[in-house]
Amino acid sequence: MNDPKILADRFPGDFVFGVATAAFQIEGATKMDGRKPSIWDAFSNMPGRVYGRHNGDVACDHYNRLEEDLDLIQSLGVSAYRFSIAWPRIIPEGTGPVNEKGLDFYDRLVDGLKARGIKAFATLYHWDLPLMLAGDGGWTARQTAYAYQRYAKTVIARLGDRLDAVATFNEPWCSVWLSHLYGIHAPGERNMDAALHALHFTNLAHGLGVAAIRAERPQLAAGLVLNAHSIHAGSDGEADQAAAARAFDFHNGVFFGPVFKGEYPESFLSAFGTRMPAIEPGDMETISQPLDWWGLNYYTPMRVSHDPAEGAEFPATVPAPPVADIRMDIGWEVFTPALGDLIRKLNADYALPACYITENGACYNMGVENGAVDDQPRLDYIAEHLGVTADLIREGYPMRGYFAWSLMDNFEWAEGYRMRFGLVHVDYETQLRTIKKSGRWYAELAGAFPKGNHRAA
Ligand code: IFM
Repeated sequence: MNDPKILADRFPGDFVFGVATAAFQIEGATKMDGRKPSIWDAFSNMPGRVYGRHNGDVACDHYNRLEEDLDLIQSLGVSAYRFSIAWPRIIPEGTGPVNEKGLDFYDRLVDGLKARGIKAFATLYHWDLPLMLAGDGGWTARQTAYAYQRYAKTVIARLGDRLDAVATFNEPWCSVWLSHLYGIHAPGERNMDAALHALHFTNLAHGLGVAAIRAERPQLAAGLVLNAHSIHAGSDGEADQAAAARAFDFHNGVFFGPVFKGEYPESFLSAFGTRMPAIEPGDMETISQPLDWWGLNYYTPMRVSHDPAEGAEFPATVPAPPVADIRMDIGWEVFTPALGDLIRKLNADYALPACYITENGACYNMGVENGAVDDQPRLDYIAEHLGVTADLIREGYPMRGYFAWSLMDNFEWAEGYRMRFGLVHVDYETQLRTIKKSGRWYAELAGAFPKGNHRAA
């Protein structure tokens, strides 16, 4: 069961196996070399926002342990590393002067990957908006999209020659809905009007970012990473089925529609069209420029039922109970078929380019015992989701790679450091890294690639 050699045989030889992280979650060194605060520095320093008032000041101290961590990545046998670049290191005030020392850090990171034969998959935005921009409205302000475009251009001008792929955004669902409507992530807003503005200006920034990448490096593979939701109706009843369709439009359609069809979903526009910010001529064309790839981050399904409350706001859903009784330590339902259902549905609804699973993994908090971490449930989770990925390849879907979330335990946003997703355990007192059982298993699998049986062109 879960023999890495048997699993390896189910993938084409050029399938990319990687590990992923994000800047704010691992780097620490928040005040070093000219970096200025992001909205997450401010948010995590406010009482009641992040578990235990944990913050990113030290995190995994990756900024100061770069070489050691690059060796760690290499020791996992992976052929690619997905990381994010911190805007507050590059243009610390969001607009204004560029900080060369910030660029130097990512230069060393990318060169270190190249020297080790590892592909560099960079994400330009993984939620750490420079705090100064919040003073002008943050993502609810149109000018933030233009500030982002300049930042994107700056990064690609410096690093683009050595990147293998770049994503404009990681999970805009989180930086839009979770941050401006549900209030869980920075800046902690609970306001539909703010969220609708953040939605359109984030989509616009994505498009402006693609334009900047194309202008600087036309050959660089540009993409977008979405945490599309695998939405399942709580029952076969008509009301719940309709609720699931609305939820699909609200959670997925508002990103996939503009990017891959050049339009917001009709149901969404009829609910909120009058409250959206002005969509200026050319916006939808900018947003819907062709991409070379897209990334899916998948962890757990979303189950919804119709919300019978009078006047319930679109999408008018309430959570439906889980079907599977397996839960991660963070409480998320483990339901593997949802990954396949999601890829099939998205490809049926949109003309999608090649796909990488840019994040998948599980939260289990077991610690080190006698120098080892036995995290069999994480190993099983990853193996089973890779099994589904292999099925999708067999069915003809253009799945090109898989990145385990995460390389190592790290700052899990509103959950602080108490929730662990790493293949590598981090002792936050000593910064000792210990490769878990899942990490050793993944190294055996990933180490088999690239291999001879390449995909037919
Ligand atoms: O840790 C996060 C990551 O930053 C984005 N995707 C989901 C992960 C687990 O919650």
